[in-house]
Amino acid sequence: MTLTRTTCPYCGVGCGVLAGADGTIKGDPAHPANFGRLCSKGAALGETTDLDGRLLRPMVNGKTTDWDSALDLVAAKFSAAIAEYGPESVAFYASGQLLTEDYYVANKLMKGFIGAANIDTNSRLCMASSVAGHKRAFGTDTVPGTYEDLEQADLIVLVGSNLAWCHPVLYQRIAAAKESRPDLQVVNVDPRRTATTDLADLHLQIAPDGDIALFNGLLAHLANTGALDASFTAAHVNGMAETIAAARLSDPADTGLPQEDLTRFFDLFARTDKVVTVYSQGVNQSSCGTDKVNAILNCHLATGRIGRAGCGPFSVTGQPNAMGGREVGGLANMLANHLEIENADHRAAVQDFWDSPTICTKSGLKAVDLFQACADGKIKALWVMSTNPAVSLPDADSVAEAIARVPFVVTSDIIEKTDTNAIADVLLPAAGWGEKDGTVTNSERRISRQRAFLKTPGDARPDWRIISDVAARMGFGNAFAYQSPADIFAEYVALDTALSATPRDLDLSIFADVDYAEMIPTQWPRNAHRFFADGQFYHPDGKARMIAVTSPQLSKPRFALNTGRNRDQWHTMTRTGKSQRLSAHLAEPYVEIHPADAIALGAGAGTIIRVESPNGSALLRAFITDRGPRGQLFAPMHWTRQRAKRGTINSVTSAVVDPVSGQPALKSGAVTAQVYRAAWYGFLACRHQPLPQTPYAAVAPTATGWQVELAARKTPADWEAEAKTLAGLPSAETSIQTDLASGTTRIALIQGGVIEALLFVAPRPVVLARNAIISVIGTQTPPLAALAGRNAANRPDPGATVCACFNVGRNTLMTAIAAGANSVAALGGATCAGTNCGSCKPELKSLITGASMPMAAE
Ligand SMILES: Nc1nc2c(c(=O)[nH]1)N[C@H]1C(S)=C(S)[C@@H](COP(=O)(O)OP(=O)(O)OC[C@H]3O[C@@H](n4cnc5c(=O)[nH]c(N)nc54)[C@H](O)[C@@H]3O)O[C@H]1N2
Ligand SMILES: Nc1nc2c(c(=O)[nH]1)N[C@H]1C(S)=C(S)[C@@H](COP(=O)(O)OP(=O)(O)OC[C@H]3O[C@@H](n4cnc5c(=O)[nH]c(N)nc54)[C@H](O)[C@@H]3O)O[C@H]1N2
Ligand code: SF4
Ligand SMILES: [Mo]
Repeated sequence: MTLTRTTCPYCGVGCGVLAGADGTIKGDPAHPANFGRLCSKGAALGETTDLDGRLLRPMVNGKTTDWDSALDLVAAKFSAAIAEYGPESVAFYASGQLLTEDYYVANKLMKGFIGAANIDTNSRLCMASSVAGHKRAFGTDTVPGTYEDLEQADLIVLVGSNLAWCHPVLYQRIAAAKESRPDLQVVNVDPRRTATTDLADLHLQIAPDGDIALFNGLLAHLANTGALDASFTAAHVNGMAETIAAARLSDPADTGLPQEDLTRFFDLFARTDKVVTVYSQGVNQSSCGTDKVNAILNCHLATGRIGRAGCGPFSVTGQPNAMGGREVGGLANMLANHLEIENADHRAAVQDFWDSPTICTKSGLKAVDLFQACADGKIKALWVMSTNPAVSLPDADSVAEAIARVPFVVTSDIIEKTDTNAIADVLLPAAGWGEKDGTVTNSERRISRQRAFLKTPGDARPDWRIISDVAARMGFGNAFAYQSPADIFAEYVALDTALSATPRDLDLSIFADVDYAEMIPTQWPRNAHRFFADGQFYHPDGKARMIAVTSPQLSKPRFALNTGRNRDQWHTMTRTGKSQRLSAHLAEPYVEIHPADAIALGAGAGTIIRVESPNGSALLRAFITDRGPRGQLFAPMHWTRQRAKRGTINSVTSAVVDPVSGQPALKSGAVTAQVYRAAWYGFLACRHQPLPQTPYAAVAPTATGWQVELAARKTPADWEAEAKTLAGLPSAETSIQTDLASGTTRIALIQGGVIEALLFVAPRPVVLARNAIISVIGTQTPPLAALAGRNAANRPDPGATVCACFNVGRNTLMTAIAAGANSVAALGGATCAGTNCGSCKPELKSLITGASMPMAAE
């Protein structure tokens, strides 16, 4: 089997992958991001490239059609809207998951040919605050860090970042560095204890949005104790005096941290020369996200902890090509190649290079405003590419309504049934990972190739080609006559060369003569170049700026809603949700709630909780845990209406944004919580994908088909009929057991002697060995035995999956721990858990230390 060198399509670590058409997936030992490692999502890539659920033909109003008809229609509708209402009446909403070539072409079409800047992307929800903070401090959007800095640092501060689950291979690199050099200190700043906290020497369980008070407190401490780098700041930094004065006004009490924690952290930072501060969504996704970023940058600038190995602020990007999107200028307030829309010289230079009829003159609508403009009827044609805004935007039900209100909506996706596709007029089938070619830039500015190793299925086409084909039909054929992604990359580099006289951080000259086919992972501007080593920044005077920031007025609602990610799911689950191994880790939409809050609400194990705001509500399984503080709820962002009818957490979140960056505050927001008084709870396992209409219904794939967790207020009159409806098996034979004393009913649906579905219902959350139930689906087990709902005596229930690679469950691990396996290595020896990708190691550790709480439904 020949293996193709490519790059993982998930997180911004950007791991190299060796992939084969037979499903082989291996970490690329030669890739400098991962040196052969992969996490659970990367390792399972082979399970998500099948054609199940794929969009394979263009569709117009629900009917398949050919490319020419679809493309003609899209071009005609966009052109007509522009002719009648002007260029600002159309919009693109793109994604950090597009390849650089796709992104470059989309941005060129909108800004240079349509002539508006209404192209924004899901990166607005992701790192817009970092972009804005970098620009304020450095005069440009530069991420100065490299992964090696993490290994060379003596102190790593992880702020609002669950690296163990979200950038697992970086986490593993840090864990390995700490093992070989135990003096390396790790501080984790997060209101919750997470899998990442296990690595930390100090966990600062900060009050939500207490970060500015924390870093202002640090800056004041550094100033008060003479720990600033006076010669560096005198030569290279402006704004120090007023920034320190503002910092001194911050109240340390706003951090919510005990004084001894603050003192320990401040002293650690002050006495450690090599400090890297890694930050992510706990910083960016806040109504004061940009100020948080600058509060962090201020501390690095004031102490000269920047521009040197093992030092510096490090905004780690989430999506595989968030960085590439920034480079090509894919946000509504950027031009291209790190040039500015507001700068007339930049505009003229880009227009000249593109030889374009027009060029946008002002920033376009940022994501939240863009969908508001859709709601207001100002957008007449919208094209959504490689993102699922009906799920991922705050106040997502309103966003879905807004999209539905746009007269003409096009989506490009690889999957047919998404919540956004459900409300679009035209669906364009995109080629997916493994089928297309291009480049991505990871968090450390390293550009790597994605290479095709699979045949493109059906009529799917790569995104760059779809966009170019529409551009040609809009009359711009000459400027979009690309034959391959290599052509586009060459043009992108040529634009950079043409603008080499314009001072910028972006410098692609290293790619000028690159052999695209053979290109190896390469960092811009030059491998091993260290940004800011010479103390030169990009403001006109060459200096950096410290920015005076003040801590916001913190409100204390009864319940604040924090949201984020699970280890084994990627965003709206369109790909990871196909893998039953990945789905086994956490199979339901849940809400973490503190035990004291659970008691106050009267919520016990397995209760469903209704989380609500004026925007909407969600029904989520209670996960009672003291990971987070009292008064804070945490829910994952992953569940869509396709997978859990009322499990989409963004139905509840609000569209509050950071005033500087426009990034939504997705980590806090007042909500109410109450117990959902279900009359019954159920568990259904079945062979074919069900479409339950029950209020609480969480669908997930299993080894033998599908499972659904159920709950509702109204008890059906006839359980037999209900079982048939739920499983979509109207004519199945049934075997029913009813236990009047406990109020439970168990139903087997059988066809041709084969167990097609099993439904278990009870007035309380169903406690059963789910693995045992799932294992008899599709077998000829006698109904009575199947309905027993337990494993055979010699096969204990493994419990909820912890290790996705070897499918090792919690019960198996607890048994091994009880038998004396008291280290991660010993558990690995006893059960294999953690010995492949290692993503579950932090959870293994917390099982050993007893820090872990079982899932409520177990
Ligand atoms: N498994 C997995 N990995 C992913 C993704 C995925 O979907 N699944 N998505 C990728 C993408 S696009 C992104 S952007 C990254 C995101 O990566 P992360 O930012 O690491 O992930 P999140 O879980 O969104 O949030 C991180 C943490 O911020 C904390 N937090 C909340 N409020 C505050 C606060 O006020 N202050 C501080 N200091 N912390 C706070 C939360 O408790 C949470 O633990 O992950 C990437 N990697
Ligand atoms: N509450 C809450 N909401 C959040 C967040 C949070 O922390 N909390 N995080 C936010 C962040 S940081 C992010 S990045 C967003 C992510 O949110 P989205 O971008 O909406 O989520 P994805 O599921 O990654 O959507 C990608 C879509 O592109 C499709 N796709 C995959 N490959 C291709 C391809 O090659 N071409 C095309 N055309 N389509 C493809 C997928 O099937 C999928 O439908 O969510 C944001 N929303
Ligand atoms: S850490 Fe995991 S998800 Fe991220 S790039 Fe590497 S293998 Fe992919
Ligand atoms: Mo993101």
